[in-house]
Amino acid sequence: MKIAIVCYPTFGGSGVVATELGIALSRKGHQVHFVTYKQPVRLEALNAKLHFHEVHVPEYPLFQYQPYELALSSRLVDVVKTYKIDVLHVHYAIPHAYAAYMAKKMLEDQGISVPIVTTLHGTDITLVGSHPFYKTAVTFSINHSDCVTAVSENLKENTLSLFEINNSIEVIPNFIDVEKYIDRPIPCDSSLLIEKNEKIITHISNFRPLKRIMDILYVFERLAKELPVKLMMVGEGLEKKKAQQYAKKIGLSDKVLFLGKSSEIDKILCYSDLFILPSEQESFGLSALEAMINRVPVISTNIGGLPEVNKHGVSGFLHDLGDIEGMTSSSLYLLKNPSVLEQFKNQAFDTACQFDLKKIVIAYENVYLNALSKLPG
Ligand code: GMT
Repeated sequence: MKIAIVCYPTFGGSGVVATELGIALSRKGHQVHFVTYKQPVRLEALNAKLHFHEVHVPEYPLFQYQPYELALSSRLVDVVKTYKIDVLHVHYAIPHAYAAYMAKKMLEDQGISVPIVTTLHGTDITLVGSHPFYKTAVTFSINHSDCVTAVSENLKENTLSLFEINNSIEVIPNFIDVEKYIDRPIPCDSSLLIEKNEKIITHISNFRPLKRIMDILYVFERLAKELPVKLMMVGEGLEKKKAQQYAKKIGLSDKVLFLGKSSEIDKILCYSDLFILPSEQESFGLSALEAMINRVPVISTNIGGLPEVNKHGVSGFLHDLGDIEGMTSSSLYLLKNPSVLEQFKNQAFDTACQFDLKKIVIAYENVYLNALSKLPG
């Protein structure tokens, strides 16, 4: 099949999922075309099966806001016609599903039919999409997609309760390429960052307020009183400064390392002992899955889709939002008991293996076939 994928090209989970899916589809022989404003961060090499088409939005002084949707839908029409695309797969409803619908209608005018598959990722529904300013357009885009998928049962339920949906939604969870992690030589060299006997706690996110990174600092403060520990904070975002100031205030600046955005998260996770994700919203929690496949148990909230990924008492522990004492005692339980920690590391890996890319790619291929079968004629 020839598939055009629209996504955000950034470090965010939806962009990562779209990119990894596209790469996997190309390895199976499909021709994949990414259409977005920048080459996706995880799309390192292009080849005959893997293409990238940039969407240009020229600056024009009349516009206070540049019309990206317009440029994207025109580019989609162009890509579909030039490469004879079979399916448009858009990740993140806003504004991608809306732009894809416009492209579909423009193509219909020219006698070309192409189905739209929309994958919902979370914030497009829970945070932004349900805002009254966007809700009508998002509802329309979901209802007019040929097939809709959501990355967790929880996100599906949220979508159905927040919008008036008359389309079916299939749950296809996010995934990980398990093969990459089996028998891999461990490339860990942590000697520059870590002293012997230190336990490593890691967090990766975009440091938005909903990630509650201050809760990580509060847990870490308590852990540091009991054990030699270091905290790796990977990412960039709004809350970083506050977290840095707090680490300084409590005298732990040398123990809390802010590593910035990284495309080498496997290297960081491979020497981590614990991953903390205390989010107040998370439709899936891809970073938790990435930790688990690296044998890192997860301490997370029990919010959104997280219980579908992080299994309480198996791959880590789940706690109520803001339960600092609970997250601290679960962390101490794992970090102070080497045999228990080892058992949870193995269980985290085994749980992550259930989200193997191989199964998920087949599920998406079936969705594409289903979408194609809905075309008239
Ligand atoms: O979590 C973010 O801030 C980024 C956001 C995105 O749109 O990339 O992540 C969402 O999609 C990811 C991939 O499906 C999920 O793993 C995240 O849980 C989800 N974030 C939220 O629901 C807050």
